[in-house]
Amino acid sequence: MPEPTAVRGSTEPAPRVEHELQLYYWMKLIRAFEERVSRLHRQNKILGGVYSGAGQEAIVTGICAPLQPGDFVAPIHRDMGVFIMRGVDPGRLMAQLMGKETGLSRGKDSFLHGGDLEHLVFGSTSMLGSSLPVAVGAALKFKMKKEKNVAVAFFGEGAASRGDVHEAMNFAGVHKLAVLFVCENNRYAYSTPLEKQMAIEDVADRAPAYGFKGYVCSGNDLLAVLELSERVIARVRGGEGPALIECKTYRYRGHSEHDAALYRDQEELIEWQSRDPIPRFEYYLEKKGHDIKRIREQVDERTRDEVQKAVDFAESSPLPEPQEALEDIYAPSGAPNSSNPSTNGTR
Ligand SMILES: Cc1ncc(C[n+]2csc(CCOP(=O)(O)OP(=O)(O)O)c2C)c(N)n1
Repeated sequence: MPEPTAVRGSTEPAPRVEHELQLYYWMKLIRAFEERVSRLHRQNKILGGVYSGAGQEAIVTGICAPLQPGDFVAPIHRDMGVFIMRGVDPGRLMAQLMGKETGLSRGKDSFLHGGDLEHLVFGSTSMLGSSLPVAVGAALKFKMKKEKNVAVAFFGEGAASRGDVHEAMNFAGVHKLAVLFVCENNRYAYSTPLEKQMAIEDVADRAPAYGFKGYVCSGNDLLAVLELSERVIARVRGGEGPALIECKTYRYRGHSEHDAALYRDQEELIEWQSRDPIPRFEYYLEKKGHDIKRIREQVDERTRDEVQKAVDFAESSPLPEPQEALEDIYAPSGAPNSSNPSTNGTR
């Protein structure tokens, strides 16, 4: 299957992000972190499912790089990289994956539902697509409070077939909210291939029906994702209303670690691996005159150390005490948003 054109729906040149080596480092860190998590899962050290995003790093990196601290992000189950990009400490993220007391939810959950509102990362819920209306709600708050922030909602092409997604986009379009919808189209929703999922090729084609623009880009090409995200996010932030970016990509591993993905063709996998976003960006860096061999060695060492530090922190952290199970269920008394008086004082 041919790779889609790098970018469709845009003709203007975009400003270049300067910190190319930082972008490279992020993609490598996300890959190293996820690969380690897959290995730890086989060692039975991870709590709950692991949904690897290996192969899709250019999307989370390219979309999150231009974001600002007050922006709100709703990732999906495959987006461990979003947490890393938003500044969540990898050690706390690893502790979350291991169900430890030092994790984001203090050992109450696996990765799947763990968010970090300190970094404005909303934890996914199990219902596919249900975090999109939440991101739209965050964007509504930005509008009401006249805040110049953007909400970003990631979703898969499988989730795109759910009602929540349509309701969220419709509401966002009607109220011209500052929300960016990002579809990570990896061609499979668990074992369901794209053509059994939807009758059109591009999810982005739906955007005009809600009154905003849809763009398509290669999700395996960091520069293509950035070219769009920088410009589109600036417009969304500037008050032009929502937008949708669809990134065409492929997941290397099964839907989750227990899935051998026997429903797909090896040839197809190999074809997509030949478009891996990391060597592709290395090629770019090399052509720009960087000593890529040296940079790769340095970055590999740095990411290895960082991931090992995260694992050591998580492994040496305690599991939560049983009596903590009912803590942090309600907002504490006096919390700015605790409007329900019946929850005040209960912990
Ligand atoms: C409403 C709903 N239906 C089914 C599921 C089970 N399920 C979890 S993930 C998944 C596949 C999701 O595919 P997609 O949205 O394309 O994202 P991807 O996993 O490919 O990144 C399915 C079917 C679910 N969690 N929620």
